Amino acid sequence: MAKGDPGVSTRSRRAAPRSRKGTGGDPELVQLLTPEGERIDSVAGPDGTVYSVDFTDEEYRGLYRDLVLVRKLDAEATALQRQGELGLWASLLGQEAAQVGSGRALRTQDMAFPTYREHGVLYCRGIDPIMPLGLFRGVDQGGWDPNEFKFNMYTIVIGAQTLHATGYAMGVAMDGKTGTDDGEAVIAYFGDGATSQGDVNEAFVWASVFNSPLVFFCQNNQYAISEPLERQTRVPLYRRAGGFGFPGVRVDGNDVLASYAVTRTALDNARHGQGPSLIEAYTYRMGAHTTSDDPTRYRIASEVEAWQAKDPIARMKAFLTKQQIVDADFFAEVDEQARRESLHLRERVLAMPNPEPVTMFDHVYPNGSPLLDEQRAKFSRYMESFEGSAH
Ligand SMILES: Cc1ncc(C[n+]2csc(CCOP(=O)(O)OP(=O)(O)O)c2C)c(N)n1
Ligand SMILES: [Mg+2]
Repeated sequence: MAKGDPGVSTRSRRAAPRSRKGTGGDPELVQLLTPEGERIDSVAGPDGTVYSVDFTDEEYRGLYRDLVLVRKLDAEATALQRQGELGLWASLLGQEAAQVGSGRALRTQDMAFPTYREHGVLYCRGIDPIMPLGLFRGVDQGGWDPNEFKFNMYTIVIGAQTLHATGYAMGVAMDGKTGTDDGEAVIAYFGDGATSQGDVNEAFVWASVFNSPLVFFCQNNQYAISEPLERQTRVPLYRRAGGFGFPGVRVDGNDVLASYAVTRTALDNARHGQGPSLIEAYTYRMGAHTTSDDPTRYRIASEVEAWQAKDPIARMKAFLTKQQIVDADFFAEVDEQARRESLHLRERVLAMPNPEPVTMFDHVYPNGSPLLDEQRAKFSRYMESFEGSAH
């Protein structure tokens, strides 16, 4: 889908949709597309906000394409790690809709602060998907320019980016860039486990009392490595927001339409000066935490199967088919594009040059430091000691 401006609106132009408050199974969950691919016209959130989307057929197809592409590229990265070509990979499998929905809801001027798993948001920001692979291959330190793409560097320190995002959002407000339709908003991504971090709770406090233009986007994928959600909270995570003084909403994170609608509304509220909000995207990490993890040691197969039935791509496919938004060749054509792009990704990863080891000192500080200069010189002498040797 092109980075355009498809609307969030009160009406859908698709046939016979229903309107309801919450959904049958879970009144707390904002959902616009059921796991069976049935479209719900509009749905009210916990504070009465009504969510809906009004996409053209082209835009619906674009969202489907995004979902398939990010899943395929992610699978290729996992395979590359398994073949020894990456040091590590943190897969987004299962979380495509939360990421594509929220990522496409961002406007060009909005700034995003990711964790280490937001490859789908990165894709939506227009960043070459090769970029994080350089990082995980250990041949560069990140690759993209956060200012150019309005997408910060990946952050491994759990929750730290919520503080960076809060400071950034406070700056946006101080610069007078909020309060209009073209105002700026900021989004911070983090996980369910991160909600237990002091940093995240401090970010909630600061964003709240400074009425910052910030959307806290928590992908609750049910696990923090092996720790299940019940080790993080006794209340649904979105309800934490109330205690900090801003709204919270739980969205079906496997529903790309609802993820889009809820994020777009929260961002628009933020850009208009209405302060922060918390979105809990309720989803599931279908794969391992990272390629270093073995989830079969702490969760049972039936749980994974139950979530398989809520797959974000399958429901979009069912919707496009039922509503005859696609012709016969569409799905094959998207699969073929995904195959081509993942092959291209693989070829480029294999061709990545190894950096000179001494360059690891280059970008630690913008202007260097005497201590670092000393370390670089020592390391260079050490490397030179191998010259002429077989090892
Ligand atoms: C401050 C800090 N503590 C611990 C870790 C180790 N660690 C890496 S990922 C992770 C779990 C994070 O879980 P969650 O926030 O749910 O995000 P998810 O990986 O599920 O997307 C932990 C504890 C870390 N990177 N940073
Ligand atoms: Mg998690």
